[in-house]
Amino acid sequence: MENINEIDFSSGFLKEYKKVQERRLSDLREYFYDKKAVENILVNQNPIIYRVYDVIYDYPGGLSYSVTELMPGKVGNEYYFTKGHFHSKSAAEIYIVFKGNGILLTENRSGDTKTYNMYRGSTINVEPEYAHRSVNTGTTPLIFLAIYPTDAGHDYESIKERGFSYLIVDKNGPTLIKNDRKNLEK
Ligand code: S6P
Ligand code: ZN
Repeated sequence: MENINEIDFSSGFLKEYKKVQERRLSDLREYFYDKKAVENILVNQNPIIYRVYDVIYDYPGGLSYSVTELMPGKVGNEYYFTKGHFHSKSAAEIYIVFKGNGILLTENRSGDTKTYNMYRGSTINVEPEYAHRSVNTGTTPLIFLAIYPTDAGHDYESIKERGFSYLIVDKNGPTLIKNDRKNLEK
C-alpha cells in the first residue's frame, strides 16, 4: 500500500484499500438483543449490516485506518450496529464521520458508559480502555473513518458474550435503555 491515498469527502469512500470485510445479519446473530426478530428476518433474507474497508500499515509503530459503511435499519426496535470491541492493547482511536447520523456507544470494563453523537464532521476520541460500537440511528448509511495503532488488537469476545450495558432502540426516536441481559438466560 502506498503512503498516499484519497478519501472522497462527499461520499466518505476510499480510493484504495487492502481488504473489505462484509458483515451480514447472520454474522451478528449473537449480538442483537431480540433473537426472535433476528431469526424472523433470516427466514427470508440476510441483509448486509456493514462493510469495513481497511488500509493497514503493518510495521512497528504503524498506524492503520478503515472506513466503515454502516447501513440504516433495525432488528426489532434495536438499530443496526457494529459488533463492538475492546482494543487488546491500551490503544486509543480517532473517529471522523463523513455521512449519516448515529451514536458511538463506549464502555469500559467496569461498565462506565459514554456516548457521542455521530454526524458529518464529528471527530471523536475513543479512549484506550473503552469498548466501542457504532449505531446507525438515521435513515441513510453512516460512513466514518477510524484511525488506530496497527498493533491495537481487537477483542470481540467479551462484547459477544455479554453485550454492552445499554441498548440503543427506537422508542419514538433513538433511546438508550439498560440492557437487562435477559436474552442471555438459558
Ligand atoms: C477499528 C475501528 C473500526 C471498526 C469498524 C467495525 O479499531 O474501531 O474500524 O473495526 O467500525 O466495527 P467492529 O466492531 O465490527 O470491528
Ligand atoms: Zn476500534
